[in-house]
Amino acid sequence: MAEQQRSLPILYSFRRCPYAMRARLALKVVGLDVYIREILLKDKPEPMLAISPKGTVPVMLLPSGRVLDESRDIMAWAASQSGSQKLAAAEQDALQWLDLNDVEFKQHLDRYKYADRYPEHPAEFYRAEAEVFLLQLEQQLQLQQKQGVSQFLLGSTLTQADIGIFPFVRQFVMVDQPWFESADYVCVKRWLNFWLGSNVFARVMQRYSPWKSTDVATIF
Ligand SMILES: N[C@@H](CCC(=O)N[C@@H](CS)C(=O)NCC(=O)O)C(=O)O
Repeated sequence: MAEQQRSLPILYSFRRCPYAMRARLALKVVGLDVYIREILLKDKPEPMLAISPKGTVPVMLLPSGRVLDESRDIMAWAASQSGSQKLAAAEQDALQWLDLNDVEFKQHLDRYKYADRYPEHPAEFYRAEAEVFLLQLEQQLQLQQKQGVSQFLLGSTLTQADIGIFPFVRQFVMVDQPWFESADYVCVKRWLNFWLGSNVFARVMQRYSPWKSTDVATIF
């Protein structure tokens, strides 16, 4: 098993984590196999903490020994391996969208999701703050729609912005699905539903039992 483990990257992942989702999406869009190790956030495996003491997922250990412990680095690595047009290196606009998502939207999303932990304001306040980003997304997707593209945020091909952002929008929707259904985000809904209904999303949401060091390596 040790031999095998050196031949493919090892990915420490957590099924429901949107950062881990974007990493898994990038790997599967490009068609790369890794050994997957599903973790429990409350009981992180020692070998993962040994290579990335900050203790966040995803973490990927490459056969060379290099460690990638930021989801965006894993997406970029997958893109760099693609050699085809499946996933391009992120250009400035994709990086800016990812920044908006990771820095601003995520912060409001967390407060909306866990509004009881932030009693200064009601959930609707945090939702409205998060909607600033959602409205930007809607406007960008409207522009795309005019070009006849509804499934991609930028241009006519998949970018890291699509797979890097939709798992977070999914989380936003899940806080209050009926409210989102009644809201007027026509293009965001179409874009999100395209990705939620995709084969690649079904693939990356496959369930794995939490990894134990005695397990046989599982290829994802
Ligand atoms: N900047 C990191 C953030 C990753 C992150 O925060 N992941 C969460 C899970 S969604 C985590 O591992 N949190 C640590 C914990 O809950 O103990 C990345 O992009 O990979």
